Amino acid sequence: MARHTFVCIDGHTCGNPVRVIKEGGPELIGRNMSEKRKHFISEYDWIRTGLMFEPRGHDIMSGSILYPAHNPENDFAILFIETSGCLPMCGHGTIGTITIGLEEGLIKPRKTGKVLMEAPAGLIEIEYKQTKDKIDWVKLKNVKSYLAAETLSIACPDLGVLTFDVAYGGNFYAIIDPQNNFSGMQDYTAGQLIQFSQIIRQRINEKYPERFIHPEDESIRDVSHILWAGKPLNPSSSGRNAVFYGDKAIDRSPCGTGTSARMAQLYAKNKLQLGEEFIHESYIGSTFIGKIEEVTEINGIPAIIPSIKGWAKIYGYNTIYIDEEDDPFAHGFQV
Ligand code: PYC
Repeated sequence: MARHTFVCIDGHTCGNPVRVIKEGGPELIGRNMSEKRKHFISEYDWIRTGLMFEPRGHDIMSGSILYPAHNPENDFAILFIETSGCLPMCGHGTIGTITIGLEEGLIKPRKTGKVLMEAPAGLIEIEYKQTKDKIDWVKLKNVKSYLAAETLSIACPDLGVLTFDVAYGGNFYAIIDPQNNFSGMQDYTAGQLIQFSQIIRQRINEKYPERFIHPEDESIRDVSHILWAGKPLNPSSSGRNAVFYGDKAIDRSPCGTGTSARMAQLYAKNKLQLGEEFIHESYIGSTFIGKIEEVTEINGIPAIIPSIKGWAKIYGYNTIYIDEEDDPFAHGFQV
């Protein structure tokens, strides 16, 4: 059959889109979500591009497909589908999927107020607060996050040489703090940050090949995201960021994995302590509340377990067709 139907529920987490595929996702082979993610990428990536890229999606679209848990003690498993690929972990995607999944009855937790979610990057413990049929907030305990490298440098067109750190929070982030050649993300347009990011991400991965590989899952590798730090809009917030991902996206949410990487970096530099709250603003000013929940290690590297708390809203139902016989743009396009 050439026409594939996907029943979707669309929402956003603090401004960044989340499209949950309720029906139409493929059956995948694998003992866990890391293996299933590989199967999806090799056989079904057209579903991601068809649903995330134009004309059915856009540069910032992101989504998820739900699967049964592999371990009967967990509630469900998730595949993240984004314009940037299938991320090992996505914070805003988790907050959005949990909100949509609970409000729409797709996720039925064993214990009220708690969900155990299997992500490709690892097991994620989630808490939520519900009032009547609405989810007020979702708090996720993310995977072990750590500072992977300090004080690296890269030449950036227009700005000059930039110094940056690399931290892992579910994806690898190059974190660029304000410095001589960069006054902070508040002084640049999203278009400028996208232009700089496209070039420096490529240069970083060329200059530091094989440098950023997760110690426990080598399919998670390379700098995929750039976090531009800056001055918060609200003086009581801890920081603000513009996170670049995919080819042309600046996260509208404060970015869950980016906030986790940021907290791991600050912890390693003794600028954030266990138990301390970290209020992170996004490019549009929406906030996540981060916290260092535990201090741990990964393969001997000091690490933290961060939590991220935020909210999401459903804005509609969407039945989408991908018709390979009739539509020349069935698998989407990017310009
Ligand atoms: O919230 O982790 C996140 C995320 C990754 C890419 C966009 N948002």
